[in-house]
Order: sequence, then structure tokens, then C-alpha cells
Amino acid sequence: MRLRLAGGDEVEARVKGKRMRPVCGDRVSAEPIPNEDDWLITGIEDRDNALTRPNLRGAVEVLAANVDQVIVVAAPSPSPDWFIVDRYVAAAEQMRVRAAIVFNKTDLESAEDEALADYERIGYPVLKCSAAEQSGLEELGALLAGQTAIIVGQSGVGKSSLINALLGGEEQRTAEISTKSGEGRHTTVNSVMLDLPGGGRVIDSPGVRDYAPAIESVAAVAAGFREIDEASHECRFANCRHLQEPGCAVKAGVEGGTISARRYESYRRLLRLTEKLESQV
Ligand SMILES: Nc1nc2c(ncn2[C@@H]2O[C@H](COP(=O)(O)OP(=O)(O)OP(=O)(O)O)[C@@H](O)[C@H]2O)c(=O)[nH]1
Ligand SMILES: [Mg+2]
Ligand SMILES: [Zn+2]
Repeated sequence: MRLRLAGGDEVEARVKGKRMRPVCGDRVSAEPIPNEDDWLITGIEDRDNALTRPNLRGAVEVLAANVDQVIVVAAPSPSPDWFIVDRYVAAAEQMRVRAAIVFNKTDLESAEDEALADYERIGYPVLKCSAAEQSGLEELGALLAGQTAIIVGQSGVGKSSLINALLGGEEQRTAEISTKSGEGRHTTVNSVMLDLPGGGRVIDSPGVRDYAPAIESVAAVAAGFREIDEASHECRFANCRHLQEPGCAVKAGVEGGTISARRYESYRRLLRLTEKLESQV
């Protein structure tokens, strides 16, 4: 893997032992291997935070560490799965870092999506842009300046394209894989951290089709939905799960239209999923 030294030079590095798994964003200790160009990673410093998700075998996999911001990208095509967006936003809340929504491919025809207004209403920055038409990039650059961000979202929404556009044509390395139909396609395989010309660093990550971050516990689910968390202080019971309990301020908010029914449905889905995962351990 690529390792950046304190002085700024980049070297290839191997990991000492089998158990240690450094990820993008990790701060590590390392030493040069005698008579070789490669370095040896000998330890990982404690992480401020980590973005995780269950892999296809159900084990929790760390995607990146030590980020300040999670940028969730959606687009008219592939058609948005807002539940995935909600799960990433909840993961950012769990990590106690900022989240923002970027709606890319505005050059394509699409109906105005109510979901974007939901996020704006509860205080998340929502940016519209087009990597193809190079529009909205200044705002995106400003959002990323001075931060270490990770860009996440469904495969094909244009995460790598946006980063390439910000880099001003200085193409990043992307692996080429062949799909079954035989057509070539660039898809991100490994997370990679890049420096932006406007300052700041961004981690490009492989997209997901239908799996997304692991939430630590049932209690963390409500905390991942800030408008639900806020309303929950008014619930009659302190341990209210906002499902069928009497005197639930969250359900009242959904009925009264102050809480988005779509977001509430995401909350219930994520709660069910997290309960299922917790009962497996
Ligand atoms: N029309 C249009 N197409 C775009 C835009 N941005 C990216 N694309 C196209 O969308 C496809 C996917 O773009 P990528 O940047 O590889 O998407 P990604 O999110 O990095 O995908 P993964 O690496 O698989 O997660 C490519 O064919 C891009 O050319 C845009 O603003 N408008
Ligand atoms: Mg990509
Ligand atoms: Zn409640």
C-alpha cells in the first residue's frame, strides 16, 4: 500500500504481521526495510474515528479512519437509494463528524427530489453539481477545503469523476475491470486519499450497491437521525423507540409533518437491521 511519510514523500509499504490492517487515513509508525525500497508498517495509532460497513460475509470492515467529514453522493442515475444515503448520514453522526449531500449529474433530466429538501431542512449542506459539465465544483471545493473528507455513495454516481474534476484533469489511478458483458468500466477498488488543489484531502472509496455502514447499537440508530434525536427529548418514555409507544413525540412529528415520513421509515428499517445484527452476536 501507499504510505506518505512525514516529509511528504510517498513510498510503498508492507504491513508487519497478519493481524494489523491499516486503512486509508490511518496514522502509522513505520521503518525502512534494509536494502529495499519498501517500508514496513509496524503499528497503527489510535483512530479518532472510523467508517465501517459489514462486508458481504457479514463481518465489519473498516473503510477509512480519521476523517472530518462524510460526503454522500447521489445522482439521478443510478436511481437514488435514499436509505443508503440515510445510513451513511447516520454513520457520520455516530462518528461525530459533519455530513453533506452532493447531488451529481444535474445535466441529466430528473424530477426535483423531495429527499434533498428533507436534508436541507434538518441542516445538512446540500450541493448540486455536474462533473460532466463542471458545474457546482467551486462550492464542492469550498466544502472540502481544509478538511479530510471521505466520499461515499452508490457505485456509478460519479464520486471518482467529481474528484477528478476537482483535481483539474489530473486523473487519479483507477483500476479497470471487465463486466460480464465484456464492456470495460472504471470502478474504484481500493480507497485512496488525494490532495486537492484548493486545500484539503479527500478519500475516494468504492461504491456500494446494497450494503452500507454498520451502526454500533440500537441506541445509536436514533442518534443517527438528528431530527428524531431532537424530538425524542419530548417523548413520554426515556427509552422510547418511537415505534408504538404512547406519547411519542417522534410519531407526532411524522403525523404533523415536521419529521419526514421517508426519513422515519429509514429509521425503522435501520433499527430492524441493527436489531438483527445485535441478536447475532
Ligand atoms: N451525465 C453525467 N455522467 C456522469 C457525471 N459524473 C460522472 N458521470 C458518469 O457516471 C459513470 C460513473 O462515474 P464514476 O465516477 O466512475 O462513479 P463512482 O461513483 O466513482 O463509481 P464506483 O467507483 O464504482 O463507486 C461514468 O460513466 C461517468 O462518466 C455527470 O455529472 N453527468
Ligand atoms: Mg469510483
Ligand atoms: Zn418516541
